[in-house]
Amino acid sequence: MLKDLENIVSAAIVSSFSRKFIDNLEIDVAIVGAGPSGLVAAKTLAEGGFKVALFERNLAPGGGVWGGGMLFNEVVVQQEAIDILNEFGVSSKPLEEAPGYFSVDSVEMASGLIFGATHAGARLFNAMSVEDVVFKNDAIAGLVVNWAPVERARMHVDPLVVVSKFVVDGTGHPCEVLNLASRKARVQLDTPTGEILGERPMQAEQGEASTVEYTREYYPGLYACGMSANNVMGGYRMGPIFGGMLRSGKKVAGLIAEQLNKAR
Ligand code: 48F
Repeated sequence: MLKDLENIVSAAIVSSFSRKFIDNLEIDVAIVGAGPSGLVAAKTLAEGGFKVALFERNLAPGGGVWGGGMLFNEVVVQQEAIDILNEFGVSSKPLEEAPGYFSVDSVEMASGLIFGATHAGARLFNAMSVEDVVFKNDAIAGLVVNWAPVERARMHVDPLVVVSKFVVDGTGHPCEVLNLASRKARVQLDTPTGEILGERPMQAEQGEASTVEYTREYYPGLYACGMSANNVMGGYRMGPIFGGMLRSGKKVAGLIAEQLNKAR
């Protein structure tokens, strides 16, 4: 029995974290990046009864939501995605000057999405970077992870591995997992050239539509959502409007749930 409070705290943290991590070494869906699309996907899949974990490089999950537009901490969301915000309990205000559009406090949105995903049962590993993919039987079958501070300090420390039935690239603009698949696994992605086409400049309406349209599987076991899906197929950027990101998260969760349900 531990007597000192200092020891009780340390032991509780180490043992709880170890149990949580061991419990997530083999999962249904591994989502890379806890931005808005990844967080919506995680909540939806967790509510569907699937085992899902998010791996996020930053200490604070939430991706590009926190900063609003140019650090003005508000974002815009369209009517089509308000139901998703409501599911998370995030409030929105209709814009009088632009019917069908709503302003949302970016801090409430980021914190609401994080709480919604974790409360639904998705496990979130923050300050953890995905540095490689597991490539088995011509499919992407998991992630190679390491502590983000280890990555940043360029320490020579070997990573650990998480095995999953599906991997989702929710890494935003850099589409890092698709890059790893293309560059390191040297596979042809399901794009017109087999490679990442790369993001185009600002054109908000098209970018919003293509973010949802391009949310799909790009290699067996590997899906993309959010800005990553837009980038891989050469979509336009859209700035601080977030309906497409939220809807993309819903879409990728639905596509993967369909596959998992077939296998059940
Ligand atoms: O970029 P991000 O918010 O992803 P998203 O869901 O949303 C995009 C919007 O925020 C915004 C936009 C709308 O105008 O274009 O950019 O597509 O979040 C991506 C998260 O992935 C993490 C990164 O820290 C960020 O929080 N991430 C990126 N690469 C890795 C990673 C990696 N290799 N390992 C772990 N996390």
